[in-house]
Amino acid sequence: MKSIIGLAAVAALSISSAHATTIYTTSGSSDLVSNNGSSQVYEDDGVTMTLSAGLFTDTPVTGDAVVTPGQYGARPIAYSPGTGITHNQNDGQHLVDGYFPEVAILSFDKTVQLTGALFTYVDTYDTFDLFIDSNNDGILERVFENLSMPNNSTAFVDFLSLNLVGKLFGIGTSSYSYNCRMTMHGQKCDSYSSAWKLKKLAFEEVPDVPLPAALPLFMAGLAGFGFASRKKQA
Ligand SMILES: [Ca+2]
Ligand SMILES: [Ca+2]
Repeated sequence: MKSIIGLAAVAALSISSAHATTIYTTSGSSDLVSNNGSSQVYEDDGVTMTLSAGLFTDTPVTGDAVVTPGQYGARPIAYSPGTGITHNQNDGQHLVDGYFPEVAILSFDKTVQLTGALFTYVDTYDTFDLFIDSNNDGILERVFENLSMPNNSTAFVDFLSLNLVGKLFGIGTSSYSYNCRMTMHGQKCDSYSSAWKLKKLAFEEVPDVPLPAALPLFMAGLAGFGFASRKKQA
């Protein structure tokens, strides 16, 4: 039991000692590796992040959200203040906006904890929705809706307490007044035509095998040791 506690302590230590990495999603970003028009590839600290775009349905009452990557040619566009999304179906603005609900799709090559995002072009009551592929089937699920952000033109939002761990995430927005279900700072509806650009993402690399999954392997290892030592005695 002592060893298991020790193992847990080591794992906790390695998570807390991981340093935060930031990727700037701007046209002049030094993290930008390539941009083929439908996706942008960024790299920093040995982690590669691919940013693409999609639209999503936003069903009233139930809150169901279905993301379709690349729908109507949805694509990210990097500007110097940040990345927006445009598409070919009557796009509201070249920001990430909710006229047709748009989502920036972030795909990492390693497991990370998304710890924050910097938004630009923010105005009063702008909100965002968070998506994550929680069961690793390649399809995003919406996990938070209408989260608020500071009412500054440049607004950083800390995600640390949301525990967003995975490889595939989405940050998007919708703009219908009936979507008043879940907010980070009290009840707010996104009836103010939410629209913003994404300027920076902060994340930390985390061990690929979560501790609960690693424990059975560790126990199997202990059992193996026991068997070996009994054999030696015999
Ligand atoms: Ca747009
Ligand atoms: Ca999924």
